[in-house]
Amino acid sequence: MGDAFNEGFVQDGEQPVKQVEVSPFYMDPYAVTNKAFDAFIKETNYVTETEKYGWSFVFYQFVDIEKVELIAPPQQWWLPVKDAYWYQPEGKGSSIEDRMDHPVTHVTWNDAVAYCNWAGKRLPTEAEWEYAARGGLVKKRYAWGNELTPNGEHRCNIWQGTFPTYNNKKDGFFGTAPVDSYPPNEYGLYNVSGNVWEWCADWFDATYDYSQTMDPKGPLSGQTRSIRGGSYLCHYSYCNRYRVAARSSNTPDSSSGNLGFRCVADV
Ligand SMILES: [Cu+2]
Repeated sequence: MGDAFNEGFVQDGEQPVKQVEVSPFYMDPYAVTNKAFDAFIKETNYVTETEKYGWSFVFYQFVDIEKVELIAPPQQWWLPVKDAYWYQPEGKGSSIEDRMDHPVTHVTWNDAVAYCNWAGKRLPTEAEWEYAARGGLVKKRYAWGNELTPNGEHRCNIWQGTFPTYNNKKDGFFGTAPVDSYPPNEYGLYNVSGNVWEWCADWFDATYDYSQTMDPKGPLSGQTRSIRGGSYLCHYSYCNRYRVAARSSNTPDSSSGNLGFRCVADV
């Protein structure tokens, strides 16, 4: 685990590089899709936390600011849009109809755990996530090697162009992409980098506790939960967290249009 290139943000705690062991586990090849989340909702009538709060964060270029209702002032490029939920990611009038194979978004950590419980799975620990995302490659920068675009080929859905004003979509996508876009890593896992951030089980600590070397589960408590993988908004000019060692976090009741999850299971 960890950043072997000294390229991360010091405050993220990606260093030092350390060897940890994880017990065998299964990981879904894809992030949970809108289609899969829809099946969960239809069967359980679960109401997401985001719907209870009544709003979520949407990237400003995805909405007409004249037509959506904001519940508070924008925060940088994030608009707190009223009624932005998993099934209408840009607020009232939007839909996921043509995005059923895209990752579900606008789900909190608690929502993700509720889905996992229903599916008989769980969220990965950070150690499991990084082990899986690396696909057997040791001390590499990305899930596929050290080059961002080997032979000019795009391998993940991140920001292309000038963030946050102009996305030239050279990787094929502006917002989310179908979960099976791009070639998978060596373990057959798709889009571990980019597309959407993925909730992990661990509490987050800026200093990763490496004292546990067997099945590390992170701190016993905390304020925020770990997220991994980066999203379609990542760009090297301000956030290079599509690197496979990169870490970030969010409060468990947070949601946004670039944050989803994938499941693992014990074997
Ligand atoms: Cu980023």
